[in-house]
Amino acid sequence: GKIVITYGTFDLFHIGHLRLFERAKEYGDKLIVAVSTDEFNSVKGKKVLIPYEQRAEIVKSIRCVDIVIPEMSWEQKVEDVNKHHVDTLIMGKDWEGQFDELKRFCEVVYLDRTQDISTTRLKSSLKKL
Ligand code: C2G
Repeated sequence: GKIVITYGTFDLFHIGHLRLFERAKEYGDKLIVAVSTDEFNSVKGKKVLIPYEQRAEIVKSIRCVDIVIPEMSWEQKVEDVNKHHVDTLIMGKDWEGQFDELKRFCEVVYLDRTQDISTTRLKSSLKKL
């Protein structure tokens, strides 16, 4: 069956992440989610609140997610696509165009983001409590 992959930090897991997984799953039969490690997030210049192990465990518990792997570098996508025989790579539109070089290996699809929710917003609302 068709294999789909998506990448992300998934910090403070929220409905936008879930909706992305559910829409990505519609493109195939098996959904692989590559969760950014804490080390890779510092490479991305992204602060995370929840450590990798917990973020990966939460993602693994999502019904439509079949496989969880660590995302440790920008460059691993090509090997992931080949190793896991990925048919479609899916990302939210904030990444539009960024992974088009992978079109040589698989379909690349950018989906609309879910409105009015983001980890950044959640963090700022928590600060106001
Ligand atoms: N997302 C979404 N709707 C939101 C928030 C996020 O659809 N309201 C999507 C993003 O577009 C992304 C995914 O959820 O595809 C994960 O978002 P992040 O955890 O912020 O991922 P990011 O830090 O952008 O890491 O190599 C790719 C990077 O690892 C992506």
